[in-house]
Amino acid sequence: MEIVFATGNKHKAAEAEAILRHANPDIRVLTYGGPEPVESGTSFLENALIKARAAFEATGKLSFADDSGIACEVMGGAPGIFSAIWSGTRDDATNRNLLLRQLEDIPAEHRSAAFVCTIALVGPDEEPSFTGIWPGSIAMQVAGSGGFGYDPVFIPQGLMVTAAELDAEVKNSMSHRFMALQQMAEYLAERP
Ligand code: ITT
Repeated sequence: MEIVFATGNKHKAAEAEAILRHANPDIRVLTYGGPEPVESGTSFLENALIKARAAFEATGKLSFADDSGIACEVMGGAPGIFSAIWSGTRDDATNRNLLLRQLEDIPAEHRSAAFVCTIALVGPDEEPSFTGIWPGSIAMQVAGSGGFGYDPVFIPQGLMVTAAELDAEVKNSMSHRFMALQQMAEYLAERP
């Protein structure tokens, strides 16, 4: 089956393709990078729906979108839905350095955070959604060169390294995106 992934983020596209190929080799993912709709929603779900509906309207094919980000407990869940533009730019290094500066006086035991990924799937008469949450904490400094975005400052719960120090296959077997896409693959497998 073919499914359209509405994203302009090539890292997300590569991760989703690897995760879905593993979950169900019959799924073929086509990336839709058409005009980006304004993400005017106030939640991950609203923004994911805006992006997935735009792709479905443009392509007429079953489409999904991923709205994701990092939520820090001590900051009341920020950057959250604003993760991609937290510093006012879309530059990953600038965004994560700002986050590190904002947390510089916060000790390790109060740096809890979680990556959140909400996937919205849109077809002619269905709009299910799926959410994955990857708990962990914010490191004191950047480490690692893998992944993207906030991976170099995120230490997954139970590990001693950042997500950017994990092999891609390891990240893709435990991440927020893995958890959400796994649910979507199960939904697709059970769909008539
Ligand atoms: P699309 O909307 O086109 O898919 P985007 O990058 O603008 O791409 P979002 O609005 O969902 O996507 O913002 C997600 C941001 O959250 C992303 O740019 C990263 O800064 C961060 N993020 C999400 N998942 C991540 C991951 O697995 N590792 C590191 N950072 C991540």
